[in-house]
Amino acid sequence: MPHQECINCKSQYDIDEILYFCKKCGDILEIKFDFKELSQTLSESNWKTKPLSVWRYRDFMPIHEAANIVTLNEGGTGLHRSPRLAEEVGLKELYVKNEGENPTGSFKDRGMTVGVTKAVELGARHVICASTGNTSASLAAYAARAGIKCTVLIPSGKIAYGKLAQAMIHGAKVLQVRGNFDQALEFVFKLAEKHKSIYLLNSINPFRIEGQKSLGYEICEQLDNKAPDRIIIPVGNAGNISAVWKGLTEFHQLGFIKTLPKMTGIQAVGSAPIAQAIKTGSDKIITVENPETIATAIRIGAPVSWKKAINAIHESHGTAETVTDEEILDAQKILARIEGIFVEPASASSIAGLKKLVKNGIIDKDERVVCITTGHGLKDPDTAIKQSEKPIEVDAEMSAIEQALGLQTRKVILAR
Ligand code: AN7
Repeated sequence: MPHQECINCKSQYDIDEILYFCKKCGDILEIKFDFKELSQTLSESNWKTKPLSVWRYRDFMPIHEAANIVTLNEGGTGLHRSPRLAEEVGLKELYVKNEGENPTGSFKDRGMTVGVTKAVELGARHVICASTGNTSASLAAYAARAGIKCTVLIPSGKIAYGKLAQAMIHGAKVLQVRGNFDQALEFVFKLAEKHKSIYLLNSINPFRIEGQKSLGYEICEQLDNKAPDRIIIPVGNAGNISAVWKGLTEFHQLGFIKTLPKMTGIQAVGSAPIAQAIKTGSDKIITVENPETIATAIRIGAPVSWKKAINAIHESHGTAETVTDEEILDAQKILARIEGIFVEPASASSIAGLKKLVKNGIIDKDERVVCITTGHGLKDPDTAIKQSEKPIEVDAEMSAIEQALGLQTRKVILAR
């Protein structure tokens, strides 16, 4: 079995010990495998015959019993070759890995299937998270699936309606905190610390990251066991970029891929502590007090996994970039209109970042690039409607309809 390990002082903890921060230095934790043992398990396993999904990688997951798995069939999302978008931005080979195809419409499901399974294994009856929306939607669904209680803390007024609807219909206790995401997360940390019966499932929970690392595995398998040259990914709390990088380095260490991609994180201008650190060459972030962006999912000023994200970007010789709300909305529209893929604004930041980095010559035209789009467009219908042409209201008459369509109207004279 793997163990939990502090990313800073390397203190080790048992896989079944419930803790979210290192007891010695307070830094965050990750799951570490014994690669000899894992290689051995894999060589005796039929994992390659299973369909593409998170649980294809069951051998790579720190779960004791298959019988405990709480699943809605997550992962196995499309890697869509996108030639029109490639031409638009000036690239030869571009793919969109569309995580909106997951059961609740975002990549969070990869983490929650493993995180909630772990909660069940640990005997937890009550799970909690703070969320800008997608985490709460996903946790609410998986808690319902497991038959356990769920509480979510969301910032008031600033979450997309689709996500709120999901958390509510799945029966979660929804608290709208008068404050932002970062403040809500602080309360969740304190609650989990004070009330040991509540299990915390924000991405600081390393079991969530284990599920999400499957995103990295899948991309390589979908490209015939090759890593792309670059992966571009929206960054908020920075769990996902860390998770994808973990998956990639594990596949590399196991010899399944020969090269590693440049990890490229995209943040919205108004909430970009990690991109700022990368741009200024700092290995620490300066948190943003009042983060702002139309991409509410990534409206996060104090990302908990910042250290893992900066490591991933440095180790992979990648980079980070910021994009404006206008660039995000433009990218969302372009992707929907020329590739048929409808994503929420936060997800479109990867496309906006791609466009900017190609234009600025940071990304070479010959690079094979994968953009990850993290959540479905229907999560936030309001934003989509606001930036599209309004429907044209017409009388229920043929001539009115033709006129609205700019078709020539003429009287049809029936020959006798
Ligand atoms: C669509 O739901 O943090 O960098 O509470 O919903 O792993 O945080 C959402 C994050 C990107 C950023 N795209 O991922 C939450 C939450 C979408 C998201 C991110 C989120 P991380």
